[in-house]
Amino acid sequence: MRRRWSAVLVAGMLSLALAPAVLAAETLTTELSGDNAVPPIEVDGSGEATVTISDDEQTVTWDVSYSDLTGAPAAGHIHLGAADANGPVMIPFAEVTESGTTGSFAAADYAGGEGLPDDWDGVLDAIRDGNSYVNIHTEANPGGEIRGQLAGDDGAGATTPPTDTEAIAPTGTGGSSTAVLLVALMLGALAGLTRFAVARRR
Ligand SMILES: [Cu+2]
Repeated sequence: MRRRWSAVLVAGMLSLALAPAVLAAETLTTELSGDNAVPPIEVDGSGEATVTISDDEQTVTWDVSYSDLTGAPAAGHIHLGAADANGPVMIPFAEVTESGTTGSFAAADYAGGEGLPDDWDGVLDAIRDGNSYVNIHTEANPGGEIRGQLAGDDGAGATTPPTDTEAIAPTGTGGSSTAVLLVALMLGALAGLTRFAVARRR
């Protein structure tokens, strides 16, 4: 009996140890506001964006939510550009609803364009280097009503560590890893409780 629970404990701990390796997707987050627009504009709207680069680096996924815009959003994009500059659209959001947008863009669909990186690696470099931003456009502010610079490792914005399973969940792998973690934790707790109960009965 004791041997069996030891095996469960070892399995649980192994799952915990392996989990970080599975969570290799990179996640970047940013807050959207009119203050971040170039030049800044005074609006009530705000939002937040989570952008994830998949494990295999072939997909960029976004999850953006916002509120209090001056009207329905007209479009949303990830643009190329430093925090103090405006630049061309690098990744278009397929659709924007009243409250947000989620979706993904595949490397195979990237065609480049004027002023844009030549290839997909260049796109990922720009995102990682803090040289891109999320922009939500409205009719009143066609140049962009709320904006947020995507973080770079150099601290150009806030970077969410890969261990943040909640932020990574949209990619799918994060969700299953979270499940593995939870199961491991529950098994561990169960094992501990059972041993405690057995010990008490003696
Ligand atoms: Cu745009």
